Amino acid sequence: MPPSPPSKPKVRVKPYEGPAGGYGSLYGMAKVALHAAPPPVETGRQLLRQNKAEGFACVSCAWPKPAKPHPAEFCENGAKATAWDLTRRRCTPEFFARHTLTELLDWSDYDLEQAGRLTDPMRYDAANDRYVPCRWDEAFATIGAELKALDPTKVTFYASGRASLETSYMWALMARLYGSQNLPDSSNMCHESTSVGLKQSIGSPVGTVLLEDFEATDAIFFFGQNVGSNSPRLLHDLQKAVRRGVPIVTFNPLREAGLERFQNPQSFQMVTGQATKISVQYHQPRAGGDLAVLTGLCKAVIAADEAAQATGGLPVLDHGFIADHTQGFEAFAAFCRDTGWDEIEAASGLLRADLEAAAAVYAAAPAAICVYGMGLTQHVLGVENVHMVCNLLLLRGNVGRPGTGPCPVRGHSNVQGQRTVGITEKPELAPLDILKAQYGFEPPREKGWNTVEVCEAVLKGEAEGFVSLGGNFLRAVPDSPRVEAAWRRQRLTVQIATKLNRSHLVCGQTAYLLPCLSRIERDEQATGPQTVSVEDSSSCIHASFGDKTPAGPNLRSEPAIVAGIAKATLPPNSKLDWDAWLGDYALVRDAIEATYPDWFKGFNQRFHQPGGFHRPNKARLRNFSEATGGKANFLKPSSLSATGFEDAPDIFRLMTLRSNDQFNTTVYGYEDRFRGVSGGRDVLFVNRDDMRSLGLVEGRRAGLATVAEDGVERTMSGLRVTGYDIPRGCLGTYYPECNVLVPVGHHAQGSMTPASKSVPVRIVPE
Ligand SMILES: Nc1nc2c(c(=O)[nH]1)N[C@H]1C(S)=C(S)[C@@H](COP(=O)(O)OP(=O)(O)OC[C@H]3O[C@@H](n4cnc5c(=O)[nH]c(N)nc54)[C@H](O)[C@@H]3O)O[C@H]1N2
Ligand SMILES: Nc1nc2c(c(=O)[nH]1)N[C@H]1C(S)=C(S)[C@@H](COP(=O)(O)OP(=O)(O)OC[C@H]3O[C@@H](n4cnc5c(=O)[nH]c(N)nc54)[C@H](O)[C@@H]3O)O[C@H]1N2
Ligand SMILES: [Mo]
Repeated sequence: MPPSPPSKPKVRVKPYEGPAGGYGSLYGMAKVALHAAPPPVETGRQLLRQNKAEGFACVSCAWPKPAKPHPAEFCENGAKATAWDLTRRRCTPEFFARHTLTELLDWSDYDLEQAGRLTDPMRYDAANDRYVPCRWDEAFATIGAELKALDPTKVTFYASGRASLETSYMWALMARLYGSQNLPDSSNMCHESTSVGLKQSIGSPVGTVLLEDFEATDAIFFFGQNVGSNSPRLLHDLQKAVRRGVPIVTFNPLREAGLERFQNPQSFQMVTGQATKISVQYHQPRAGGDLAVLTGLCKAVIAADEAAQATGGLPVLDHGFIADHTQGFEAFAAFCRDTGWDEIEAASGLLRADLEAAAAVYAAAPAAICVYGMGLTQHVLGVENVHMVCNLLLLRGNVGRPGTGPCPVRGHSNVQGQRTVGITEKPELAPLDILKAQYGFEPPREKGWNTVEVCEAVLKGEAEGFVSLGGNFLRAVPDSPRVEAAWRRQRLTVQIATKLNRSHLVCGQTAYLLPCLSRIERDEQATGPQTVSVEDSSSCIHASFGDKTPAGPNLRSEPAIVAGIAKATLPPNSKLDWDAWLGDYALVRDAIEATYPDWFKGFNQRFHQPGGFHRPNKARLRNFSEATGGKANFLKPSSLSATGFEDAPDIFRLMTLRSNDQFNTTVYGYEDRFRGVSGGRDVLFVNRDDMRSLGLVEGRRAGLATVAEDGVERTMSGLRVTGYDIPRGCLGTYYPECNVLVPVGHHAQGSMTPASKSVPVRIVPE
């Protein structure tokens, strides 16, 4: 039985002393298994198939899958995601008959997730404020008729990053055939700063690091990525590196457990109780302080080189590489020299000596990798953060050699791949002329809406329709309550999903909720069970074959749903046979290969091989011809602070955080084990000195108010004041609840990634 009335969690806080991994992760998995109630034998069998050549690609994160996997190639998160997809709970038509949507709007994300897997296509019945079951053909026919009546340039086709390459290719093609380039995806809120910044610096919109580079590197630098919670399989690579003597240096305002210690739950460490110390240096800059941190590191490395030259020592910079492959070095070096250590210390919150110690590790390493995540990308100057990572790497030729490079850790399991096969609102990123020739149509050439622009269009009442391939748009976006309030003005909303979430409860005038198979499940089509493919964070493409019995007989695969909508919406096209594609996904892969011959050569032959195949990346071969100006670029930052706002004594930098017990807006439970929080999520992490000076008391409640000049009041109340090891002037609270505080206009320059890691707020004592 799904829970009703909604649960009322109560938060408790107790410092966490343990390592990442270890018994805690086994306990975390066991607890979820208990709640999700998946069939135990089947779950065990599926976990052993996870990330294997003949199995399925984990539905959780995008961390690369090794060619020679461990017998149990999964982590706490992957196990949770799998268990929740396999849950025996069902969100059936009877469930919707019992609850109006208004009633469900009072449920928490956690409670909605507990309702289980969606089983039947549903239509919104506005008169009764309920979803009612409908037939698939009826749903497709109505959606097609509605879409035909709308202005395609006002309809959005959002994707959340999980759907396969095959589905994503069909999705983007359908949108363009229809006339819409509004193809935002979750990466707009995530690594868009990477796609923009890396491209400008080194000509590649994706990282250059492969899994084997972790075996060849001599130093690893971590900026704003929480490996223990968000990509735990990477901990194995880090542990191996540490055992080889590779130093790991971390920059993170919070002391995240996974970057401190790791106990491998699949090893002898569980018996001995030992844990591996991960970071040799752990620095806690202010949120938004990385431009200053990286300027300091570069300054120290350049100074060391000058000192070496003066004394006849070995050069620290790779002068040959800089001369042959880069431009802008002199101006950048002058900027570093001219920026004073006092400015750097003030903006970073770190001491010169600490930055010099980190720079010394970098300067001594023949090969270095920089790993980073949302702590860099989700700032007003997030793109410049990415440039600065590249600047540091370029100084010592740390791009395009074994064991080197930028390593942005992507989120959703196929978020990078979706961009690869055409889900993008930027016309220059899609091969429009090839598509035109391949399918005989005139693709839209104007730039479409990204996520922030969709929100703006909805707020202005300009958006007419929204079709969603997974995700929880209304919960994930900035200014979520405002966007939600304006949402119903749209004429059509369609959600393709596995599980119920808040975005399904706010409907356009005509609305459908269409349940799909999970990647773990058997996808039976005319030619037999189908295999799909995904691209991981290292541009490696893998096959994924689901063999679990579907959660219900009435589910359809994502390609089937896309084809259903496409056929009902688009005129017949002699160059495109949706039914043939649906019957055999290999034909979709042939079509992908025809559109992207350089990347997907021999797609159908190669994607089954263990370890998959890599998309070629020119920057990996030191070919920077696609960077601005045809060379790798040293790019100066425009400020030492990435926040985009002026400091003031009462203005705090709010970081919006993920707990260990959530996957984005999916809240599996109320435990953030690594941060010692349990029982609830209404927590405000505050520096203890700030608490004293503001008279805040541990355990009491306080609110937050956003500082913005657009006249909109954004507040959040009832947060439990929690003294925490966080730099002064910085605060932390959980996403997605806090999206009420993030103004839609507060986003990265150049990428429009919402600046969710430095939101200007005031504390409102209660
Ligand atoms: N369990 C779990 N796994 C996930 C997800 C999930 O929600 N749950 N989400 C998936 C998705 S879509 C993504 S994009 C990734 C996200 O994974 P991450 O990139 O790790 O993102 P976050 O957890 O949002 O925050 C990253 C870290 O940045 C730090 N930070 C915040 N501000 C700053 C700053 O200004 N500078 C520095 N140096 N650090 C800062 C925070 O303390 C935090 O440790 O994870 C994926 N994997
Ligand atoms: N304040 C703040 N906001 C943020 C962030 C932040 O750090 N702070 N992070 C941002 C980031 S990095 C991201 S990626 C976005 C996430 O934004 P989204 O990707 O939109 O959100 P998710 O929570 O990942 O979506 C979960 C839903 O996807 C559906 N789903 C799950 N599996 C499948 C499947 O196989 N197929 C289909 N069709 N549907 C499926 C389920 O219905 C589930 O409820 O949020 C962003 N928003
Ligand atoms: Mo993400």
